[in-house]
Order: sequence, then C-alpha cells, then structure tokens
Amino acid sequence: MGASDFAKLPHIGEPLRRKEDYRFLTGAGQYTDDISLAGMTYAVFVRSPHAHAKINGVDKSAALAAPGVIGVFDGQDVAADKIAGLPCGWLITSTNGEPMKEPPHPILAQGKARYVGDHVAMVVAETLEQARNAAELVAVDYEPLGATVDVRDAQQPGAPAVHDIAPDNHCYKWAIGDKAGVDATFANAAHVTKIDLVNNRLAPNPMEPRAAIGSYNRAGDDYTLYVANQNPHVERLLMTAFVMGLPEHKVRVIAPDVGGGFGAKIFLYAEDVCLTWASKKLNRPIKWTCDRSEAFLCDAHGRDHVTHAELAMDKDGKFLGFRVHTDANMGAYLSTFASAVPTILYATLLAGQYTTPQVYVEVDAWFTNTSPVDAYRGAGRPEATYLLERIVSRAAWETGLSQDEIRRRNFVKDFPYQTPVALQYDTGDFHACMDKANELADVAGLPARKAASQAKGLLRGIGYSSYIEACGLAPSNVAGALGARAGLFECGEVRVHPTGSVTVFTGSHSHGQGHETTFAQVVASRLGLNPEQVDIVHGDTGRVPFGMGTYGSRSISVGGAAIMRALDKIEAKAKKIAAHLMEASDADIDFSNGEFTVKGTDKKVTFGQVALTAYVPHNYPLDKLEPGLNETAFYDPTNFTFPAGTYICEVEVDPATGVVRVDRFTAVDDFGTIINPMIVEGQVHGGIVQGIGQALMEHCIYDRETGQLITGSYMDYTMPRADDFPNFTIGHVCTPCTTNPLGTKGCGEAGAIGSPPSVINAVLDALAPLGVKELDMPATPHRVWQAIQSAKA
Ligand code: MCN
Repeated sequence: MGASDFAKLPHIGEPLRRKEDYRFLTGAGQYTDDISLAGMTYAVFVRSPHAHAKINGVDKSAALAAPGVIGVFDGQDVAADKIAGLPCGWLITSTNGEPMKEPPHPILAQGKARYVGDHVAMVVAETLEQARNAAELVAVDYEPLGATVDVRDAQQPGAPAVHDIAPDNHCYKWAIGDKAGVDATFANAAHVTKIDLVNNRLAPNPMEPRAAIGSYNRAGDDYTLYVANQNPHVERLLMTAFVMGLPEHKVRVIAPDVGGGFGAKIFLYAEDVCLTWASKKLNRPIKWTCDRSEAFLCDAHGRDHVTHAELAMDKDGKFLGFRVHTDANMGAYLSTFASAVPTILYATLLAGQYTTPQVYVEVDAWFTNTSPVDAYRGAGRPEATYLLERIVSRAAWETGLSQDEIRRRNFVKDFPYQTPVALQYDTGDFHACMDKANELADVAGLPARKAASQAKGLLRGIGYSSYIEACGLAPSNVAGALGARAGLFECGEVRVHPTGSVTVFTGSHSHGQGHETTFAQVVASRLGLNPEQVDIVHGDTGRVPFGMGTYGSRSISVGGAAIMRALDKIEAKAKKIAAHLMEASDADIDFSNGEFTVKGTDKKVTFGQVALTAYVPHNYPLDKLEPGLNETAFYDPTNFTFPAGTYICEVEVDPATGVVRVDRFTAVDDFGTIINPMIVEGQVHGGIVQGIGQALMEHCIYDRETGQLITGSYMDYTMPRADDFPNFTIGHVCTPCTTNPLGTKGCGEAGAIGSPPSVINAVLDALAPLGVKELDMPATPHRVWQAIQSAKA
C-alpha cells in the first residue's frame, strides 16, 4: 500500500485518546521498581567523591561484616571474572585516518576514578537500608589528582590526562565538507557573520529514574534483566556479546513500563551489567533504583559544545559558505553512542533549510573528568539548529534584513535536495511553514504588542528558528560505512488470533510516546478493525523477535514501517484464503475496510472469517498454504525522514531584573502524514518545554577547579514547569515522507530542536536597543542582567 492510500484510511489522523493512559493515570503501571521477585536483594553503589583520583585500594571488610550484607564487589572482582568494559557503538575515524581513542570503560573503576560519581564498588544486602549503611563502610584509599571538566581546559598543554591512551585528552578530530571550497567562498563574500557560542550541558531528568533488577536462574543457567531502558535488544546484545561473553539466548531483557527516557535510557550502563553479573555470584535477584541526586551524577548528560562559526553571504544576503569548528565534551568515558552525536548527528545537519552551497565542519572531541555525554532528546540536531539559527538571525541583524526575509531568501525549494554535508532531503515546504508560522504568531500585531510592553517598562522581542532534523537514522549499510557498529532496521510481528483480534510485537519501545495507541491505529486501519482489537507488545526480548529500540524519533517511521511490511504479508496470505473461500482467483480479490471482495461481483468475506479459517482450516487449500495468520517483517529504511518547521517565540524582558517571560510561542512543523494529532501535539509540547528549559533555565555546572557537580539537585538545577509557559500555538504543514510506506516523519524531538534558538533570538531582539549582542544559554535573569550591564559599560 502506498503512503497516499495509507493516509486516507479510517483511523489515520484521528486524535484518539491514549489506550495506555488508564493504567498510567490510575497507578496501575508496572515500572522496574514495582517488580518484586522472591529472595530480592538490594544494591547500592559506592561512587567516587573525587573528579579524578588514583585508587590505591578498596577495603571491603567492614562492609562485608555489616548486618544483612551478602556481597561487596569492586573493580578487582570484575577483572578477576574477565568482565570486559562497556563498548562504544560508533567508531569515528579521525581526519588523519586513525581510529578514535577508545579507553577502557570498566563497570567498576579499576585503578582510577575519573569523575564524581564514577562507580567504585557495589554493596548488596538483604534490605536497601542495610546496603546503604554498609556502603558507608567501604573504605576506598583515594589519591586525588588534578581534574578538568571544561572542554577548553582539557585541551590546554599540561592539562591532567583523563586516560593514559589519550595524554592530550583528545578523542578524535573529524571533519565533513570541502574545506578549500568553503574557504574560497569567504574570499568572495560581501559580508561575513561570525559567532562564538556554548551549547550548555544538560541533565536528562526522566520522571522515572533508572532502575534495574538482575536475576539468575540456576535451572536454565540463564539471566533476566528488568531494566528501565529504551532498547532492550540492543542492551542485551551489547551486554552479552561485548561485556559478559555470554550467548545472547541466555539473557532475557525486559523493559516494562518506562517513565520517560529522552535518550538517557538508550545506553548500556555499568549498573545493569553489575547487577546481572552479581546475581549469579550470589544466586539472588538484585535490585537497584537510582535516586535523583545519583542520577545527576551518573546518567549520561547531553550537549556541551563550544563552537566558533562563520557565515559568508553575497550582497543580497544569499548564503555562500558556512564554516564551523566545534569542541565537544565526551566526559570521562565514551558512552554507548557518544561519538556519533557531535559528528554524524550534528555536522550533517548544518546545511539546515538553506541552499548554502559550501559547508565545512570540523569537530574535536575531548575527554574531561565529568559524567559521560551522549544522546539527549535531539542528540546533535539541537546543537546544529542552535548554531545555525543563531548565526542566521545575527546575519539578518547585521545586514538589515528581517529574520524571516533572510531565511526565505535562502530556503531550499526543490526536492529532493542534496546538501553539501551528505544528507539528501526528500520533501519539504519551508516557505509554507514560514507563512503559516507568521500568520499563527500574528507577527503583524507585533508593533502594537511592543508598544504595550514598552509602556510597562519592558522590552519585547521576537525570535525565529527554521529547523530541519533527521530522524530514523538509516540505512544500515551506509551507517556501517560511517562507523556504526549496529544495524538500524526494525522488526514487527503481526499475530492475528483466530477470532480476528491482533497482537503486534514491535522492536520499538514506548516510554511516553503513546505507541500502544498509534501503532494500534495503523494496524486497525489496515485490517478494518477497531484500535481496541489490537494490542501492542514491546520491551521484552523474550516476546519480541528482535528490535533496535526507540531513539532518534524513529519508531513510527521505522518500527511502524516494519509493521506495515508484516501487514502486507498478512494481507497477501489472507487474500489467498479469501479467494479459496469465494472460489475466485487470488488476483481478483480486493481488500478494504475489513472486507475481501471479488472484483465485479457482490461476493465478500470478512477479515474475521478469514482469520478463523486460517486457524480452523477445514475448508482450506492445505496443499498450497500453511494454516495460521502470523507474519514477521524486518524493515531497513533507505533514508532518514526530515521533519522541519518554523518556530517563533515572543518574549518580554524586564531590563531592571533580567527576567525573561515567554509570552507567545508558535510552532509550525511538517511531520508528513500524522497518525494521531493529539499525541503529536503532546510530543511537540514536551519538546518545546525541554527546549525552552535549555534556553532559559537548565545547566549542569561542574566546578572548574574541583570538578564537583554544583548543580546536583533540583535546588540548583532548574527544571521548567507548566507555569513558566504560555499556551503554545501549534500548526502543521504536510509533505509526506517519500521513503517510508506511511509518509510519516518523526515528531518526538522536534520541539527540543527547534525551540532554543527561537528563544535566545527573541531575547537578543528584545535587548537590541540596549546594544546586547552576545548571550549564551541558559538566559537566566543573572546572565541577562549581566549582558545588559556589560553592554552599558
Ligand atoms: N506520530 C504520529 N505521526 C507522525 C509522527 C509520530 O502520530 N507523523 C506519533 C507516533 O506514532 C508516536 C509518537 O508520535 O506515538 C512519537 O513518534 P516518533 O516521532 O516516531 O518518535 P519515537 O516514538 O521514536 O519516540 C522517540 C522520541 C525521542 S528520540 C525522545 S528523546 C523522546 C520523545 O520521543 N523521549 C520522550 N518523546 C518522549 N516523550 C515522552 N513522554 N517521554 C520521553 O522520554
């Protein structure tokens, strides 16, 4: 079935309420911490209080003697059992042809601790309280060393080396684009706009902190790991094949209800392996639930770039060339996908929505004594969009064009469009998004609103951001050539039951995205059923054939497409059964709205009749067809999907206090065909809130001298709340994706990608009369006030 026929099916585009909400809203969800196994024990991790320290020894004796303690493990135990370090899933090759530096990432520190929160030992006891008390008794002989936490400090000569194999802390230098070509465009430019900016480090903060239970079963010599995770099959593959040296079928990974992830639950973490490994040694299930302060220290963080960029233009404001240098902070170890974030997922997006013929991007990645940095909602694309959309607005101000006019002059109009940085956009209508955003944001009414703000002593500003992002990383063979160490397909199994209801097993994982509803809409639409007749199963390697999980807003476009492929097979087989029942030729059978008909006749049978016949094959072509109606498909996309849009933010700034208030926010997105507009709107709302959180409030700060995390709790790390925002105005433009059978483009990260630059551009627009030109995120009142004072000075 083609994407245009699919879009016309009955439940496609219906704002159905989420099936899963009943259990979530009534407390009936089952999260990892809710699971109780017989003989359960509890783990507490002893974490390094130092940013960088030699470990001269770990004395476990007092902890082992404490009440209820049944095991204490450290790096030496791990080494003795030949448990390997955590792998990095993406190999980046430096411009000099050398592979990136991949230092060992032991699951419990061996010889050295490299950031505050690094795992040094694990204590297991009968109760959580006993484990906590005993963890206090583990005596670690630390010898503190100098530490660096800032990417600018890490590259200074003589900076303390985080790893021996990278004495200068350099992980890799990577580049994309034609350097000579870009440099030539600058020679001919009528105007060059320059920018230096920092993309602030963020802590992910899903509502449910990470949690895991490792459990060993002696009878089968196998393990079950329950874990709050976004991709259980990938977790199993990495843990068995790379770390524990076990056959995959000996480990079942179950990710039950998961309360948000935002990327931070994609990765294989040390705790998950420790629990699984030790459950066999102790022959008891072991549970660990991260507490909030611990999560600030040991969940992978996001962003943390320092960038210089230059944009060359002709006299009409047409972009000629864009060159970028970024320093990316990797943290103390390479987390699962860390190396791909500032490269493949960042630099390739730096053409944006524009026809800039030459783009060159150079990225240096550095180790520091901080928590590892990895994918966080948007992963690379927010950093790219922030940089590009900041410099484009700055170019507008410098050349006297309006923020929308400079964008319009440079928008890509013809598709498919090949960018100079590898990607090929299949469809889009950037002008339509801009037109609609301008209309919904009532830009025409801005002067009157500005005057009203002025009358109150406030400054009003408007900020634009026209983002494009790439979702559903693909295809596997291209990604493999670029360094991916995994495939990027998805798997779906459609099991039709004899009574005609359906269970779908998908490798995608829902942790707040509403898949149980939207995937059911897809299947019900295809088969002529009610979405209530379709159940979606996910998050269990013991039930789902295989899966690559949920990240990069890939689930509907890749996971949904795999299900569509399985439905094609179901339909093809069901047509044969229907043809037999109606004594017609297979080629004459049509299927729509749940009914099989014979062309040119009034003969018909229902989907339910065919399903029953498949399992009660009395009148059935057994010589030609197997009984049953159960099909599996794997789908490997041929290209990314490219959601795009224009966001407009309007702020009021109080110049006396530096307080910024977001007064209006308009988002117009192109997600191609939309399955469920209510869920999509919710996704956009959540993303915008996260993006504005980054722009105005959130910031992970490490002390540059001591390496201590200063923002280690909600007292210091400001999370955005509902009362920080106005109602958002949301609009859509639809150019269906041409490379998947649903026509969908991902929506799960767009809000977090598009919004930050629109906010900072709006603040800078408001502050322009005061001469403020520079402002980094988060634009806290203190920073804004300081910027005003510096401009005055
Ligand atoms: N959808 C739709 N029509 C479209 C596109 C999507 O109806 N054209 C629906 C999908 O069917 C799905 C939802 O919107 O129900 C999101 O789909 P998609 O864009 O495919 O994204 P994923 O399901 O792959 O979700 C991943 C994405 C990412 S990468 C992050 S990070 C993120 C996000 O989703 N983390 C979230 N949204 C989140 N929402 C919640 N509540 N919690 C998180 O941790």
